[in-house]
Amino acid sequence: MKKLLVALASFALLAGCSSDIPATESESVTIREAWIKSADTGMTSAFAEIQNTGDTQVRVVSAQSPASSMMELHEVVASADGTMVMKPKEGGFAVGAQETKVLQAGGDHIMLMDVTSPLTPGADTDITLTFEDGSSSTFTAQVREFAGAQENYGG
Ligand SMILES: [Cu+2]
Repeated sequence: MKKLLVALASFALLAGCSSDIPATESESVTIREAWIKSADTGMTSAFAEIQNTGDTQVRVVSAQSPASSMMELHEVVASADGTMVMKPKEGGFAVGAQETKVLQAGGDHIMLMDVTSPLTPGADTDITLTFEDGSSSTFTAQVREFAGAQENYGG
């Protein structure tokens, strides 16, 4: 009986520390400045700032949106002939503790591989990012006219 009481007491101590349980990755992240390059069909890119206010690294592993039947996480790299090409980023987007990752034209971005209906400037669409721990974060991205981000798809 005494052993059981000791066990219960230590369980209560552990339970008392519940506020120290790490937040999910999505709870550590704030997404801002989200926008999508306008497109009628085919591929287009989405950009945002992903701020990690937590004390551990988070990692974006996939993206979904009603605006595209398929999404990828891309990086832009120099190919053998020196031209810039984009391709799926191995392991997704890691964001260090207390760091902000900026997705921008010419760099890492969210790729809409197959736009399902025209994305016209001024419209909004939702994007959901899923993190390594399975948590996810949905945000609204505004569609903008943009002439850049014309990288070839090398994947
Ligand atoms: Cu891309």
